[in-house]
Amino acid sequence: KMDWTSYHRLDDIYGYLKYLADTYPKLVRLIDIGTSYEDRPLYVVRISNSSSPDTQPAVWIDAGIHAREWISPAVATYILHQLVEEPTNVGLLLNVDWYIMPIMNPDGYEYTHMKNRLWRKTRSKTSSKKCRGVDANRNFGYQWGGAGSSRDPCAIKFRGANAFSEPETLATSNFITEKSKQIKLYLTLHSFGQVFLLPWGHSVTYPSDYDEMKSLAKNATSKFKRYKYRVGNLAAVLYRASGNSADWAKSIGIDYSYTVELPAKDFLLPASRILPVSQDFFPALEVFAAKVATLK
Ligand code: 0X9
Ligand code: ZN
Repeated sequence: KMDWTSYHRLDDIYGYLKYLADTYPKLVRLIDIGTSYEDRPLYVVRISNSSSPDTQPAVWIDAGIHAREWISPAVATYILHQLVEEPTNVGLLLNVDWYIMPIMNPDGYEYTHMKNRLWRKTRSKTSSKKCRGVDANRNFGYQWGGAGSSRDPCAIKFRGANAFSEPETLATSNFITEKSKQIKLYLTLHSFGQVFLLPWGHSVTYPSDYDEMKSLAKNATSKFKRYKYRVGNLAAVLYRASGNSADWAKSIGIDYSYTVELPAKDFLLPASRILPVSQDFFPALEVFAAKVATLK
């Protein structure tokens, strides 16, 4: 039904989500949270083995916010596969619900397959006739418009005309806000760089519980055998990125909020790397699940 030896088109990925929901109806629910600018559905997969889902603490994982970072949706579907179809992982479902959105920017993703492999942004029309798309990771409504984002519609880091101008970021943020009591950990998958990034990204400043966030990230990354990650403040390790999704998640009270830059040396990671990267990453989720399970 799905494999991790090649990169897949959107239809294949959405087909796999439907397959999981149809095949494991007790465990998996496919939630349609809205539509993209070009009218593609936006899907979140909920995994819960609780008799009353939506009542226990939850982990959120999104991927594919940047269109060209193909390894990120591939890792997300690998995670889905492991959580749902691999019985040895049932421990990760104990007292924890999972919300996984493998493709946050489906229009951009398809565009990278059809027209321009290195497209990053959404595909919405802008005030410039020549330039399309908003950097969805500059479009979230916390410290929107600040350093590390551009007001130029032709720029690669264009923040949009206003916060949540994009249907993709609006639908995602509305859904997360609805579940914000339940969601204890926010994880957003990007590539590339082998770093775990902590808020804040809008400036080199640190939340008051930064050390606690960092120690959990250190525990999680200590599980990695093949690829070693750096852990640090987003703005300090990388660069400022106002309006990024992890800052926003932190700002609404999701205490543990991380941006992951998966390993690669560019955006064109060969498909033969999907499995090694995914397999190496997955054990970090045991650390996160164990923590989240204690956060009633
Ligand atoms: O620029 C971004 O949105 C992310 N990097 S990427 O190469 N995947 O585009 C990094 C965002 C990280 N946020 C912070 N710098 N805090
Ligand atoms: Zn990215």
